[in-house]
Amino acid sequence: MSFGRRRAFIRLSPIVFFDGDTSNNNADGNYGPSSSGSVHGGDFKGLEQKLDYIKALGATAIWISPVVLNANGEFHGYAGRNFYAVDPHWGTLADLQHMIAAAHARGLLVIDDIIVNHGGDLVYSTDSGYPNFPRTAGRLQLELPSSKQYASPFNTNTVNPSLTNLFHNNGNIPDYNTAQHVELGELSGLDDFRTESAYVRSNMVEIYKFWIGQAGFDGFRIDTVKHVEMGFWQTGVLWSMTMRRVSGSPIFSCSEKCSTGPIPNAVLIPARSLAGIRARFSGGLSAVLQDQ
Ligand SMILES: [Ca+2]
Ligand SMILES: [Ca+2]
Ligand SMILES: [Ca+2]
Repeated sequence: MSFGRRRAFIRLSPIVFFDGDTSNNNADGNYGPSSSGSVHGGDFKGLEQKLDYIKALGATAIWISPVVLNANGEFHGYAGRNFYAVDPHWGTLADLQHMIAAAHARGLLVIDDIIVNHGGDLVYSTDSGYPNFPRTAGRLQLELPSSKQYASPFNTNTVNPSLTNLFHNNGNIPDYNTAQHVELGELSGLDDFRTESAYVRSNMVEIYKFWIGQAGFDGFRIDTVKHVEMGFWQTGVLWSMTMRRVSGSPIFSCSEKCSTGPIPNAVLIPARSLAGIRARFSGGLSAVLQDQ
């Protein structure tokens, strides 16, 4: 299958869509169907049961939430701690594979929402001035809670003995109209990957090759593009070619464009315009979606 020129997307979060397996609901200890910040029980099995319904709506592609294991039981998927593991409240890798195969059998494509900008909120500092963005980057000493560590490849180890090898240590973004702050600061405390490092870049490629190869995703929607320093996206064309090689066919990718309204980056940071984002990928990007 390919994306061709016309596809009707449906963007949904399995978390609230349909609960096909109640045994996984409290896998993260955050089950609370009446709470807006908790897991509601929806999962891959439930989504699979509703594929005929989705197809009957006229959709030909499904864009689902990030599947990776989150740091602190987050329901939404955008706070990864283990980028090679399925968060158990969605189900298992086998459930995901089965759902995608069932979607393909119906002519539906499946898009994974992915993040390269940040992990969850595990890294912090007790230094004076944190979490304010420091005048001189790199001066804060970073710490992890003793009970929790990122899974490989973003754990501290002999290759990366310091958290500063893996993350920026600048504290929260103070000014959304300053590119340096937007790119190198923490978004609501979410740990900001040092995306300019060769280690982080190459591992992000390997991670998302894994998800195409193992799960069979047809493409990616790339989250928080504006928060990643620009050099990372200059590898975009290489990344796109790598994904095509792994998938054996053109892989669809689309990017989140910056918001308009309260964060007018399209005006103040021209490189983040629609054309700017497309240019970063040198034609390797299939589409750019604009959040409103
Ligand atoms: Ca469930
Ligand atoms: Ca943090
Ligand atoms: Ca960043």
